[in-house]
Amino acid sequence: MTDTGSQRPHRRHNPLTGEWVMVSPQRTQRPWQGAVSENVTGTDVSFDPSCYLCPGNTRASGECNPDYTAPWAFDNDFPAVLVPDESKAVPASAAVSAVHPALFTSQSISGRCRVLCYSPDHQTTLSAMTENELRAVIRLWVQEVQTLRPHHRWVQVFENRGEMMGCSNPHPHGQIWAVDALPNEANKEATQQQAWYSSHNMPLLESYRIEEERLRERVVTANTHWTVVVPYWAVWPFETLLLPRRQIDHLDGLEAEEQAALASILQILLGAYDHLFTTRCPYTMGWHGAPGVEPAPYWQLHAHFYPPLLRSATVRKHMVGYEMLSEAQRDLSPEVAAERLRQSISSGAK
Ligand code: H2U
Ligand code: ZN
Repeated sequence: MTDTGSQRPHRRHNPLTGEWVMVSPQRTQRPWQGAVSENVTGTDVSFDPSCYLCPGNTRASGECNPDYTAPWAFDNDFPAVLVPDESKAVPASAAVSAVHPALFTSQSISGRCRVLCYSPDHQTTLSAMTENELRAVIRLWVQEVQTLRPHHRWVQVFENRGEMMGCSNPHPHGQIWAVDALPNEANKEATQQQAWYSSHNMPLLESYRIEEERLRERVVTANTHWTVVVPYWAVWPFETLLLPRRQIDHLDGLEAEEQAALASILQILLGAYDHLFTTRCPYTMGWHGAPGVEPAPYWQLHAHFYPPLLRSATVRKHMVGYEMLSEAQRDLSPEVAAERLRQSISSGAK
C-alpha cells in the first residue's frame, strides 16, 4: 500500500533500514497549536570566557584553543574511541569464562573523535550563518572526511544542537566519530542499499529521490544539486532527508558547485526549522557516506535531520512505551509535515 492520504492507522516500510514505522494520522485531529515564542537555547554573547570552544580559551585538557577565525577542528579530549595504537594496549575482550561464550561476544573498537567548531562566534548557529560561512563549514567537513576515510571504516559526521538533544554547549559545533567497525545504522543501510543495487542496478536513494521529485508531496525544497524530503517512512515529526541529485559516495566527493548549493539548501532547511518553532530548533543531524574508501556505487551520500519537536518549542516527541517495546510510531503524517515545512520556508522568506 502506498496510499499517503489515508487517515487510518497504517505501517510504512523504511527501505533504507528494513524497519517499519506505524502512522496514526487520525490522532492529529488535535489542533496544531502553532509555534510558541520561546527561545530554548539562546545566548547572546559572541565570546564566553567560560566556553571551552571559544577562541583563546583553555579546554578541560589544559590545551589552549588558537585564536581561530574560520571553522576549526581538534581531537576530542574525551574521545569515545581511542586511536588504534593506544587501543592495542587494551585487551580486545576480557576473557569471559562462560559456558556459552557466544552469549558474551565482544570486539575491540578503535577510531578517532574530532570536535568541529563551526565559528569563533559563540552565539551563532548554522541556521544563522551566511552562505559563505556555511561553505567554510562544509569545506571543513570535506577536509576532515578526506583525512579520516582512508584510516577508518566508518566516518560519522554529526551535530547535536540544543540542550534538548543533550548538547552541553551552545557554541556552534559538530563532531566526527571515525571508527574501525560498521555501526548498526551503517550496517543496516549498507545491507539494504547493496540488495537494492544488485536487483535494480541503481542506488536505492537515487530511485527514491527521482520518485519523490515526481510525486512532489514530500519534497520540502530542492535546488540544482540537492533535494530535501520528509521521507515516506519518517519517524520523527519533522525528520528530513537531504539527498544529492547524483550518486556520490561521501562528502569528499562533492564538487565546489555542489558545496555551494549545499550551503544554500542548508540555510533554507535550517531556517525553516527555526521559523516553524520560532526558536533555535534543536536537532541531531548527521551525514551517512559510504563505508571505507573502495568505490561504492550502491551507496548514496545523504544527511538525516532529526528534530525532536512536535507541536511547539517546548513539546517534544519521546520515543517511549510502544516505540521502545514494539516499533516507532508517529501521528502527524510525513505529507503534512512536508507541507508545514514548505509553508515555513515561504513565510520565512517574506
Ligand atoms: P556536545 O556536542 O555533546 O556538547 O559535546 C562536545 C564535545 O566536546 C564532547 O564530545 C568535547 C566533549 O568530549 N570536549 C572536549 O573535547 N574538550 C573540552 O574541554 C570539553 C568538551
Ligand atoms: Zn564559545
